[in-house]
Amino acid sequence: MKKLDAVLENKHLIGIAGHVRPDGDCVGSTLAVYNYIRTYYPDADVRLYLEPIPNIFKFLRYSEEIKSEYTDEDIFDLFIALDCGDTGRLGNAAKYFESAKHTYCVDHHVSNQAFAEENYIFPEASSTCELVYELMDAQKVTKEIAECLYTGMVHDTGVFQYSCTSAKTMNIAGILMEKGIDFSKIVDETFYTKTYNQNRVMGQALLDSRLYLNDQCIVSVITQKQMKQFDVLPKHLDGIVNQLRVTKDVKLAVFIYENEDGSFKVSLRVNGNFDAASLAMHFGGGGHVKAAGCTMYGTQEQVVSTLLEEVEKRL
Ligand SMILES: [Mn+2]
Repeated sequence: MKKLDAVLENKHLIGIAGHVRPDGDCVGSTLAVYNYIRTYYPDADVRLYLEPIPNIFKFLRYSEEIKSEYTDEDIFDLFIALDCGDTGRLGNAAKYFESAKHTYCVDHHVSNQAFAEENYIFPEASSTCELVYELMDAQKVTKEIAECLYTGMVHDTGVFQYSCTSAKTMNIAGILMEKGIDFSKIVDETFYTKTYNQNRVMGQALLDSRLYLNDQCIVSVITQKQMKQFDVLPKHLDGIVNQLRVTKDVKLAVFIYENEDGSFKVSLRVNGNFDAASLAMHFGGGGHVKAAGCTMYGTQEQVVSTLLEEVEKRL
């Protein structure tokens, strides 16, 4: 597998993108690579495309240079897809990936079919940021790059707690800490801090949650109407499914919210041995064994009952 420097060699126009609805690992990994290129390849024309990112990540260097419009018509010498299981997850940036002369993918989703020319895919890795670190020249990881990578690792491991966290994850995190980053501030301000409205909508979701299948499965739904009532957007609902998961004796936590088009975004989190990725893939989604997601169609009641039928077969 080619390291990042080998892939970047002799490439002038370079594009980077992550998945739709960017999370911490997506923002962290893409900005880490962007910072690396901006710092060490000053002659390259590099562009990072992401949907608007949550405000909590805007302290990361060069976040203000992220492009959220897809009006460029250039053919990229190299296009790098990060934290994406398939080209569909690139959203509007997929066209750049598809027309690029060379493509590179770094990811840790089990559903990833190695869709690029060069692939670095390890489903057992905690985060794409962990993989990006391995591909960089360790000597060239600046404090600003370390902040990006640490943020992504914190988010995809639930602050080094989920089972995807390995000794290697902790070793890399330790190296990043030595770069002088304010690690406790990153954890507190990007992971734990919630706005008043976010806490209130989480409270509603917990109140409305129901247990199914002999109390092995917990489900909660937030509708568009409720999101308007609490003045929140989908990106403000992060963390709800993790709170559902810590319900005692629950095997599978399901958090569902209604999209603007009336479809439903389903997030799955697992305790113990249940394969959330294969359940999500059954409904056209993807993810990891213990954390996955998909989009489902129908009424709220239909979505919940269709999902529970499939869960029952697999429990
Ligand atoms: Mn990730």
